[in-house]
Amino acid sequence: KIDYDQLRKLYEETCCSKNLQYSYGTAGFRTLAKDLDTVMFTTGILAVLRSLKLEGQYVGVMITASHNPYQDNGVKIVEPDGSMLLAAWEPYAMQLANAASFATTFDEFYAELVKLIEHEKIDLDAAPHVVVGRDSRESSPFLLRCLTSTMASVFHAQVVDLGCVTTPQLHYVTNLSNRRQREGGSAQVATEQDYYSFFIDAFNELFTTCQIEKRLSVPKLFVDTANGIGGPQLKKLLASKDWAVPSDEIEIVNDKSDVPKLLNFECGADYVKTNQSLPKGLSPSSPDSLYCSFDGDADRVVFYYVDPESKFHLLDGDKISTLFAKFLSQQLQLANLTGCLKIGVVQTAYANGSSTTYIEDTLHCPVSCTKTGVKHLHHEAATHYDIGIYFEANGHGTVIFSEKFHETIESKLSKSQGNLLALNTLRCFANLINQTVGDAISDMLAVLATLSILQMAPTDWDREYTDLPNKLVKCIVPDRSIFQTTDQERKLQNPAGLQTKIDSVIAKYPMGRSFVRASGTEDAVRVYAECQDPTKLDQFCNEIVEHVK
Ligand code: NG1
Ligand code: ZN
Repeated sequence: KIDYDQLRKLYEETCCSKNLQYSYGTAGFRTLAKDLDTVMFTTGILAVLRSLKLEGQYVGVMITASHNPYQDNGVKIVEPDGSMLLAAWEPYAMQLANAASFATTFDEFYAELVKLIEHEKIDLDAAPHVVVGRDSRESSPFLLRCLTSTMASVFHAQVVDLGCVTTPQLHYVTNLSNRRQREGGSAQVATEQDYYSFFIDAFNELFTTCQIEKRLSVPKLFVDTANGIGGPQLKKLLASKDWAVPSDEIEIVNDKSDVPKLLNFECGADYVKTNQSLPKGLSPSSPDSLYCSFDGDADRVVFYYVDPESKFHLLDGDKISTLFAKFLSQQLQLANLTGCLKIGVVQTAYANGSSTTYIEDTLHCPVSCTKTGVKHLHHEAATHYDIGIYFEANGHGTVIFSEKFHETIESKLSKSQGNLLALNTLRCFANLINQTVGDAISDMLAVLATLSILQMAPTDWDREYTDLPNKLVKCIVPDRSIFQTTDQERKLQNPAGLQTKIDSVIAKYPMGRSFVRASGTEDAVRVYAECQDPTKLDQFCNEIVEHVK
């Protein structure tokens, strides 16, 4: 039932990159943009098949390489509910891409495709729906054409092209499109505009509920958008007539998304977190100002400020988690729901040890540790908590609220039972969060709201706990695949004996913690170390690195 000739023609026109091995990792496919035509072609087909498998629901596809340099690009598939592609389908993404890459004839590729369709028992007569979006990269329009070439012409898909959007906007619109389709009535597809309206309303409602003025608790917020897609999108939100915060309270810098080479260059969340310094384009202004940086596709955010002694203070993903945990625990307590709804924080091994101690000992909140990669954190948060707060230290994360949370709050509110202010605050806060995926814009609004409600300055936020001195380094090794881990990546199983050596180094440093794991996104091994004495940190980390090399 596939138009063989049409597919063959498009395959031969599109799939120019050959004999490259592709792998679908935590961030989808990601490599140099010039090597991605073939991958885009097969990923477009896979997205259509995924939609067909799910009764034609909208499946999302995002073209982005996040914080990577401008020469790179990538692609990932999003499930109808806005979550990442089902893990069981990741191997299919690789099989199709590598089949096209290594096939010597079209028929070899075609045979793989048919095998997959039969294996998954996909009904090609149904009508697939796909939502596509891209970040601001120069290579994206071409790659989008490779991606979508077969969707309508071979598979009769309805394709909704959102144009340039942030990654979380694509996730949000995919989820909303399916909700609308399910609810029938308005057959309209969701749009980027729905995103702005929804989050502005949530922000305004939270402030109204808490009866505070729609002013920020900081005199000014500077937003570094990494010269990526976050800049234009945030501007659209702030320009909306319903956005009530005075316009001079938020200033956007590094907003040249139309200059390709500037993307993520000496700016953005990754740069700031790695270098622990201000990005290009920002200089310390008034001491009370708060700063934040998005990454290139605006799914991560970190905050920071500069004290009167010109010292830089990072407020990273751990600090965002702890701020939300503090606020939401308080509200749960006020609403008298601590026994009924379970709140918890999910971290990875990269979370600073002080943050974990603070959450457990000061906030009395449970903490889970998972492997690196938001899909692991998301899963843990969804399965263990009614309010699951998860952030990677690098600023990627969100909060998810269970069905039970919504039912409990709604039921109490409808009966006017209990502390209505706290119940309403919880309800409004949940709306302000993009629960499908980490979202720099939504997380930024939620942080601003929380600081305003708690009347906290950046210094108050920072003072809740002090990070242990820490260091993260990259080690280039001949074969990173031999570094196999256990215990949520905190211990090495292989190479044999290496963990024992690492343990004996750790034992020499008070409050020392260190672990070694292979990166999932770069050809390198990462070494993390933290200890009490800042003057010993370099030595500590170097000793571990010497054992790894
Ligand atoms: P790898 O390269 O596997 O360490 C990095 C980040 C993750 C995550 C992914 C992107 C660190 C130490 N690692 O993973 O947190 O953001 O990229 O999916 O920041
Ligand atoms: Zn990103």
